[in-house]
Amino acid sequence: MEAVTPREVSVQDEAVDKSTFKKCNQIAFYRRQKLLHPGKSSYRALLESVTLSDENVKFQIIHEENKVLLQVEICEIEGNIFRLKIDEASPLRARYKVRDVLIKEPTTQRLFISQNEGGILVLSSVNEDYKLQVIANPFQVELQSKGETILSMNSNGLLYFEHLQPKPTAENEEAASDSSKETQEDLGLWQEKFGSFLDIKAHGPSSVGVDFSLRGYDHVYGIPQHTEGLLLKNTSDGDAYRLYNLDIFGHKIHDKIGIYGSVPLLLAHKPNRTSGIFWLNSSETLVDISTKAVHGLSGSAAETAKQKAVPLTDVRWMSESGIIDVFLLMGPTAFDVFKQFAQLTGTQALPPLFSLGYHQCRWNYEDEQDVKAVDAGFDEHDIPYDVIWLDIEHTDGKRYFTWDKKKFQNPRKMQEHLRKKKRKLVIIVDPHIKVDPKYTLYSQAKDKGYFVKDRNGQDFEGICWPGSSCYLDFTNPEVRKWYADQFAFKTYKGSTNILFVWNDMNEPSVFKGAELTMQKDAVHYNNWEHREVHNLYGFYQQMATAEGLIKRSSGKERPFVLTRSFFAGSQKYGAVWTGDNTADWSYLKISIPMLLTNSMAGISFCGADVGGFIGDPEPELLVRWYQAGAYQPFFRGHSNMESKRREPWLFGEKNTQIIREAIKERYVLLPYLYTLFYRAHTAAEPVMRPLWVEFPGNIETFGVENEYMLGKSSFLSFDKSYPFSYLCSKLNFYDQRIRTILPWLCFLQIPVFQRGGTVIPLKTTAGKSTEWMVDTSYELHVALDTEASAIGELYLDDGHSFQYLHKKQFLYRKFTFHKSILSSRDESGQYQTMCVVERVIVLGFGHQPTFVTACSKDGKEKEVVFTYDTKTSALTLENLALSLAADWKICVN
Ligand code: NBV
Repeated sequence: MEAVTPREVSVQDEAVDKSTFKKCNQIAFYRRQKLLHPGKSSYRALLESVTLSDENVKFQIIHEENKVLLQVEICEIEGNIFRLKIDEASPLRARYKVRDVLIKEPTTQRLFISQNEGGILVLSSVNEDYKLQVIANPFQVELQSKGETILSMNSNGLLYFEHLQPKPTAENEEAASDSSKETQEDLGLWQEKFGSFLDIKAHGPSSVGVDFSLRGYDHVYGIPQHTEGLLLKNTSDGDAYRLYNLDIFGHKIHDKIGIYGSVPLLLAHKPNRTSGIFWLNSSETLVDISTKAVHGLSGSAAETAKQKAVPLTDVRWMSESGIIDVFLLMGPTAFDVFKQFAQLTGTQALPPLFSLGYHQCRWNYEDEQDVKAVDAGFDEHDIPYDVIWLDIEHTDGKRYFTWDKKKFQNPRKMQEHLRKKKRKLVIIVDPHIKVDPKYTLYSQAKDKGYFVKDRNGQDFEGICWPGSSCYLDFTNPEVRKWYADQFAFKTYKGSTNILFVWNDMNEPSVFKGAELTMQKDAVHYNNWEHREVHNLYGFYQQMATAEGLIKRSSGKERPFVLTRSFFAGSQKYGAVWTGDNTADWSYLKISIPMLLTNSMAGISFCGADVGGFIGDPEPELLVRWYQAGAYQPFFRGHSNMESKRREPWLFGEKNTQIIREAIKERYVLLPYLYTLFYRAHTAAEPVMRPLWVEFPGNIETFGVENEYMLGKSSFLSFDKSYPFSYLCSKLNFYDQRIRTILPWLCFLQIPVFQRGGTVIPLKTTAGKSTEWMVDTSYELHVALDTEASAIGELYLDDGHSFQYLHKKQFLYRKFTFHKSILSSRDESGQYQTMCVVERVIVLGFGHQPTFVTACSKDGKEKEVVFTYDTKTSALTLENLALSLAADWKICVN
């Protein structure tokens, strides 16, 4: 089969109707689980079987009807995390347990048994802050913090565990009556049909699930990725949230179907308390949410009547396979939950600085001339950018790691050209490999047995861009190592160290496959079926790619890898984008809650295609999208092959001017953004965060999704409205753009405010790319709070190596404004820089100063030139030339 052309695909895509993808009721394990209704659980805990060790508490539970025993394991992990595992006590064969997602085996703390009688087992944490109460009959677990129940498991009796069984013999099957055969088929136990696809379940049904009730919570978030709002909605009268990585071209918005990536982490918030549930399962997973108000959860009827209604959110997790392995993240703050999740799955990789600049992408930049022309266009129009991207057409017939020799005759030379311009190149590398014995990558992988197999043991073949393709089995560590080696400069001809990578189609996307992905009965390394690892496929490809980029630099350089598909922990390997969005206002709007959700799930480095991938944005939409993208973590303009060209200068001078301003604003903001990424990397603080995370006690903020915070200091509003009166009354907020801009631009900008009490470090001006700005001076924006104080910080390193980690080569400065003195002091690390702080603007300064002095550490004092604007109360200090790396003070008198 020859390469598939984009046109063929778009014809195919137009034909992609709803019937290509399953509705929940077309998923057999969901139907089976739904036969179990809330009520009394059939499971009973055998508390006499309890064993206690330093690591955990174990006991068995029995299903009253089928008498199958399950093994329950509970442990406390340091830092307010509890882990509950349920597996079969003696399974017919081992069940799949997710590997490689947890960064290490978590350090456990000993639990104490404080009671085991009367059918109740009480486990206490070391510091006695938490108690786990296991009720034997029906089996239920309650987690309490200082006497208050936070959540309970199986209180609705929805624990569901299909134990592995021998395949029914032919005689048994024959013995079954026709009608029960039909039911069998309906239940999809040993095989499941969807359209023309047949999924044969070699190991039979193996679905697992359980419910959690979150007491007092009626705001829940997380479980990306869906084209949904910030707050998770009730699913009682519709589809459940689906976590199944799929490539849905032209996906609709406000849909609970899974797109591209999955992170099975849910956050629940109530005033001043946040909790999380991390469901570690990589098979297809569905999540039902139901929020209600309940009266009196305990006590007598009279007491109950008196009690106020308390909100309660039920969350039911249902997975097709694997075991139950769930982490309860007890917060108590949202930032604690982020840390707890990072403790398990890792933090955001620190991006190379260039990757925080602007990226220019298109399917496709045609050839070397095109690349050079676009690159030159940015300079001609005085628009900064860091990276130009090449999509699938740059390859020789969609054979990744190769070049189309006609269009890219001298890729190295092209990269040298970009290098001189201090810019980078990103190329696409998809996971499907063209079936072509002359293609070395294919023949090597074939010989080594590195492809995923079909159920008959042959290499799984599907159709993708190159035509017939095989799919590398990234779940195999040996394949990952071999794949990583493909990025070596010697092996990947025409690559240089300014070339970075984009992993697309890694759900994996299989044209004409069931739901356009791989058959669940395909077989991976160690004989695991694809159904077990589906949601991990993209995670593993990005892991191998990132390792490859690190390896090619002998461990010296930070990689940049963008992936479309992802799972919990993908943050360790690079960036994620939201896939094929549409050039429509509604997609710009939904990009905000989608990115906020990814960010809360650990993936700070995320973005949406600026302008919208599919279609052609009207100029105002494009301009607005640039303005929004400039304040989002990953900032890339991208467009489909069939969309009109949309380089920023193609929409008339006025629009070019606004886009230029937006991109420049981004470049000026980079010191702040890079510092936020350092915080994400070291302290798991999301770069982009919903308002409620910053204002956890204010219920009005809990559902806000058209406004958000970038770090602690920047507040963005997409509502043309001003921050809540609440926020204004408690804190000062200032217009963040105090630099001069053309007046007619003002009303066209997205309002950005700086929160009182913060210091934001900026560059004084934007350059052609991040590398052009290394020596550019800094500017500090000090926004005073109601006490006339402010604090802030700045992180700086070489922007590309691991020296920050291995040699502590970085600067971490703390800025404090207190009692009219602004001081800069060293927090940790060391890094040589000639950069200076040139200007300081103090916002909300109450009076016209008489004089201002700056003194350096060695006691030298100099007078500072200042201007004070009585109208805006802004005090500007100019020509400071204070070393960025040294301690100093500015006294305003
Ligand atoms: O490689 C082509 C595109 C890419 O531009 C886009 O960003 C991806 O999301 N890719 C999908 C495959 C084709 C989509 C029709």
